[in-house]
Amino acid sequence: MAVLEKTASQKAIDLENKYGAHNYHPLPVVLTRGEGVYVWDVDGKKYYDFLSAYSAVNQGHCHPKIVDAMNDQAQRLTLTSRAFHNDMLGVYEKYASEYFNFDKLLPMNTGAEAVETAIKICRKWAYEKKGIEENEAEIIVCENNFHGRTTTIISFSNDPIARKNFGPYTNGFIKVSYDNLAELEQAMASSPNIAGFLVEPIQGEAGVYVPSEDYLIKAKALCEKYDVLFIADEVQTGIARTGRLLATCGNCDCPKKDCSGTPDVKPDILILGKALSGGAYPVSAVLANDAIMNVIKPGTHGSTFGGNPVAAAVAMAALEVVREEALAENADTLGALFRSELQAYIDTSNIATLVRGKGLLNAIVINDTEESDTAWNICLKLRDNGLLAKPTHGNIIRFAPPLVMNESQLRECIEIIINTLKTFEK
Ligand code: IF1
Repeated sequence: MAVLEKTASQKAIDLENKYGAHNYHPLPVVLTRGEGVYVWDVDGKKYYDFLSAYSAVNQGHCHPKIVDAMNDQAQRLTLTSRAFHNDMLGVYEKYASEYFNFDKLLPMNTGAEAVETAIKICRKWAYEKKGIEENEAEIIVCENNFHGRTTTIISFSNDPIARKNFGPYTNGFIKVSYDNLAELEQAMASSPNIAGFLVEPIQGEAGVYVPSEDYLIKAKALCEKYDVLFIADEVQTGIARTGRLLATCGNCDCPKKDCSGTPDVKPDILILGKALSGGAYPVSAVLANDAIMNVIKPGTHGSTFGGNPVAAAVAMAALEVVREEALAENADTLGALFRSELQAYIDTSNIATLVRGKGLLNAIVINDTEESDTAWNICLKLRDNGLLAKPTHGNIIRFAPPLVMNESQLRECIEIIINTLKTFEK
């Protein structure tokens, strides 16, 4: 019997399985090209990308302005390390600090590195400015948080798969329920050693949980009352994803003139990543004002690639695209359309129970258990129907397309999603 020639997709998957660590369980699709809201697999099939590399590709795949900036810089100077100055870093630091309305920026590469950096700055501030006894600082975090996968960060995760057998764990973190101001104040009042409150403005991985309207602004007020740093992890929610430049807003240059969204909540420490580079290059950053950032002195923190010239060029281009193409306003408008259309279907559906989100960070909850594979099977069917999405947890599917999507494309995607969900109606 003729042995069937393996497809290009299967060959690629086999290579990963044989030579790569098995730290992911990807949807079975092998991508080879991306442009704007579209990606193509190795067999030439075209898809709408409804994950955007977990909100890193807000500006659309291979945005020409960002790619050109990367190519230009890569042919001039890629990396000096911070042992020497270069002509890109200061320009970028000024541009981004003013863009987000902070005094200073500390450049890193991945989101987790930026979260670790924020934790170190918060602790150092606690000892050297707040006067907390050394090694006694506590940082409050939320149940069901996701801030990355380093040993310290998973030390305060409650995801057993992310934690198990990676101990011993880092101390100095107190967990409270998300969107619960009473618990937050109780934790702050419980000890004189509380240094900071680290929070996602929307809990992405937990299933796109949008907190109560007044949660962030009241949490910030509690931080001020108890002299605790408000640390916003906007790695996933930042850079226009939720319909504002930042989900915590707090930005005087907000693209929305009426500021009708989340009340201004300016973090003491802002953490950015992912779409800070438009998905072209690993770029992350921590921003703060001098009273906090100046605890960092030469030799206290660093990174070989942090703030490299290519990262600087890419990040400035990526941030220019956000403004030039009004991506926050687009995400706000299209996000409202998405939730409205999905809700209208859900009201008649027995396979989906709710849709929630802000801007173009949304999710639907499937009417099945977390252990079921229904959401996974729906994503497989969506793939067959030309749209890529992936469950965040057993029964929740996240929908987060690039923010450059237009209304007619979104309406086509809504039709694909609803028609696919209908085939799973019980
Ligand atoms: C994976 C999740 C999303 C993040 C927030 C920091 C980081 C992330 C709020 C760390 C990263 C990524 C990591 C990626 C999948 C994805 C993810 F499912 F893991 F949780 F988006 F929701 N803060 N999130 O969302 O940034 O070090 O990855 O650059 O690890 O599986 P990173």
